[in-house]
Amino acid sequence: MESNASQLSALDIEPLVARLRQGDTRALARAISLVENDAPQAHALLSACFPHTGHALRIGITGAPGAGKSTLVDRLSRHYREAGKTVGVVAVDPSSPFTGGAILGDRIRLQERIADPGFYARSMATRGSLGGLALATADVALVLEASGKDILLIETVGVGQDEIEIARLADIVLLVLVPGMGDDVQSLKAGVMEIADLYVINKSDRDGADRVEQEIRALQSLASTHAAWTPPIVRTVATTGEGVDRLAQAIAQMEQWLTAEHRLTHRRAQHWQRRLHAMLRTELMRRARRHGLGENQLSEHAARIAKGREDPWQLVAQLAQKLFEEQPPEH
Ligand SMILES: Nc1nc2c(ncn2[C@@H]2O[C@H](COP(=O)(O)OP(=O)(O)OP(=O)(O)O)[C@@H](O)[C@H]2O)c(=O)[nH]1
Ligand SMILES: [Mg+2]
Repeated sequence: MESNASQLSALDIEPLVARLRQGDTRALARAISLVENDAPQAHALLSACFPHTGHALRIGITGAPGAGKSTLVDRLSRHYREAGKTVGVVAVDPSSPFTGGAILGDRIRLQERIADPGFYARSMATRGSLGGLALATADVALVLEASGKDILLIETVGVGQDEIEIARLADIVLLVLVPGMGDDVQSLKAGVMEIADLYVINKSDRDGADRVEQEIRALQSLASTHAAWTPPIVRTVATTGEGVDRLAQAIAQMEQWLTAEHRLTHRRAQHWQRRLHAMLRTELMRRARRHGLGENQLSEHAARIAKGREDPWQLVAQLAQKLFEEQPPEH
């Protein structure tokens, strides 16, 4: 592998991790970039970060474009900072057509000016080269956690499957709704409703908050009655901060419920199981590429198979054997 100034040898990983753990923001930013860009040292870096994780509370904030998620993230960050907790923010796909994501960007710059060492925010600029957005976000969140942040806020627009996957990385998922959605609550992706631990009716300064609340309750009454946790509904006005204390209280209650009876550990094990699937797929595709089996070659095989000239089962058995014979990389 060709080395250049932007690459780190394995030996440099430990000092980098040591620095980011001491609160060195530049080291943190550099580590996140390495992970986000899937640099050759990314896995060694993640391995080195891993022992320092598991203590942060991960809060996912999802909802429709423009629902006020970033404004809410900003308010929650301030709330937790004032309570003496350190905060990391990951905003995924902030370039929604609604606001262009400029708002969080501006706040990040603002925060950087304030130079609060207990706060760090990052927007995911890329989708990650191989493993997809969900895996890249999980990796970035892990590095943030290793830097000692007490609270992680992960903002994502809850529309696609990828975004739902990201929200599911969190220990607690907030679904942000707004008045005026009316019957639209029902049209929300079922997947999004299912993962909500807490409903936030933001923009409650507008008419129609009652209606949205009724809609949610109607949906809840249809849901399974034996669910151990009934997601509470909290109204907020993110622009003024109204209701944010109540929201934080509801989050704390959920956290308590989660920590009881090992629910959090169980939930995290489920997360890891999904993540292991994604990691395994990614690793196998990476190896396949190294064996000259990129998309082009696969499409050539596919063309031959379509013409009946190649047996797909034999092909896959051969390929899988090749991939599994490879030695694991050292780090
Ligand atoms: N009236 C009112 N406006 C709000 C409230 N919260 C946010 N807004 C406004 O709604 C707009 C969108 O807010 P954002 O925080 O960027 O929303 P978002 O959900 O992060 O948007 P995307 O990331 O683009 O999907 C901004 O103009 C906010 O000022 C609220 O409680 N009441
Ligand atoms: Mg936003």
